[in-house]
Amino acid sequence: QTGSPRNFPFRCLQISSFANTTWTRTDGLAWLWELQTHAWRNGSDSIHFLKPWSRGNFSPQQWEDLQHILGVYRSSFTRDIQEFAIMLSKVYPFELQLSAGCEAYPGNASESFLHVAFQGTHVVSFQGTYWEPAPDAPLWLNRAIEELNKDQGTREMVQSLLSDTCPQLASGLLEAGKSELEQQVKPKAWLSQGPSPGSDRLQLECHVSGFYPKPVWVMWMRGEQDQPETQRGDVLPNADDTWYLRVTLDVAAGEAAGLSCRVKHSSLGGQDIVLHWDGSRSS
Ligand code: J76
Repeated sequence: QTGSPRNFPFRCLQISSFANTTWTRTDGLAWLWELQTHAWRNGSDSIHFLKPWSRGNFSPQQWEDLQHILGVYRSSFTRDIQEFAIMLSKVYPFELQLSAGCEAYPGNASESFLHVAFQGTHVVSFQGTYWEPAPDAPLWLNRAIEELNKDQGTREMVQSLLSDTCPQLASGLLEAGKSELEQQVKPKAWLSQGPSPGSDRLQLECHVSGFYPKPVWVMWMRGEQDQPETQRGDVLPNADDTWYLRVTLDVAAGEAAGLSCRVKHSSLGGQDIVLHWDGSRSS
């Protein structure tokens, strides 16, 4: 996409595990679009920067202040939840997940969100200036939400983090990390033979790896003809912020010759990668 302005959401995730009345842990991580920018591990007092540009345009003092707020929050949150668990007779173990963040739009506009999941299901959001139950949240939550909404100081802090701190951080990160976000990395591709799906049948595998960004098109072809039986795996992350995909085709052993794997990716500028199955390698 050349020239067209686009938006990159900034997402902060919190994963809190409550194993029993005494064992808990909370980890945090932040992503700008597809790239992880920050990590905040359970025992650690400081937010870890994963990119050279993870400071964005925040001053060291602003990071200090933010780390302090989050440190207080983490211990208060853990204590609150343990109290809610008693009050609402919630049975251990359970998991809480928070997803909060923002996205800046052209002009000065931005949109923020904060959602909480209990045991993997969305139960609470922060909307405007209040905590609100999710549309079909269980009734027992209303007592917790009522309690949460009594703390005006916390509501004001959440509101300012979402409407001021988040967009400021996100736009600074976007500016500093733009070239990495918008980079194009070409895939490498190779073919192999998978486990035989049956007698006289072959599984042809086409591996595509090392590409960025994530959208990719890979198909087994016979000449110009797509093979609709092509099976596409999940796009999996490599450790270096690039992606991997495996695409397979089951064929009769005699029909493998003449097949090829075609890869289309934005980094290739229309020059698709085409690999031909070498009939002599198998059957
Ligand atoms: C998601 C980011 C939120 C950052 C907010 C930080 C504010 C904070 O740390 N509040 C705690 C301390 O509050 C005291 O001190 C403040 C100044 O530091 C203010 O003066 C405030 O008025 C004062 O009370 C406060 O203890 C909060 O309650 C911490 C936890 C907030 C929270 O997220 N709770 C929460 C959210 C969702 C609890 C439960 C759910 C879901 C229900 C799950 C049911 C089991």
